[in-house]
Amino acid sequence: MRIGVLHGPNLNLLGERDPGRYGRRTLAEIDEALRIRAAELDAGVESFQSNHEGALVDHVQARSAELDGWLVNAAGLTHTSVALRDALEACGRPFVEVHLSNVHAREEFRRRSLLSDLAVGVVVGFRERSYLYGLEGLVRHLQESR
Ligand code: CA2
Repeated sequence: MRIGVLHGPNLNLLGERDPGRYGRRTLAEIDEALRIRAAELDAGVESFQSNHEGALVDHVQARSAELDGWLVNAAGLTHTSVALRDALEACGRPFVEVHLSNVHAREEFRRRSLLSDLAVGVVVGFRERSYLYGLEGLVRHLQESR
């Protein structure tokens, strides 16, 4: 089982700024924790971060054939990107949406996601552990749908 991890704009700054909101882990540390947990679940992960909407769309198009599902933190694009939504829908692979922060306890505009209704599930608010819970949920979903 192979899972693609998508990290959206500004998540490359993790660990450097705003630890109160997003935690102290760097993106590299989150990716390593995902790799370890995935191996325990008999799965593999490959991670990709970009600050560019089109690069994320290109990546979904390029990699989906080799993957069973996606773990997605689209960051700010969650709330705005029809293009990423369309790419994830078109790729035909299930995905889980994750957020480090509890987007429902922040500004009103963060409560709207253009991805959530297409997602298998959504995990928010557990900082870096959102990714790990999301991975577990996605792997379980893929195992059950085999
Ligand atoms: O809570 C999340 O995971 C978010 O996806 C993070 C996005 C935000 O726009 C979403 O509403 C919720 C922002 C990512 C920015 O990451 C930073 C990390 C460190 C310092 C500054 C920004």
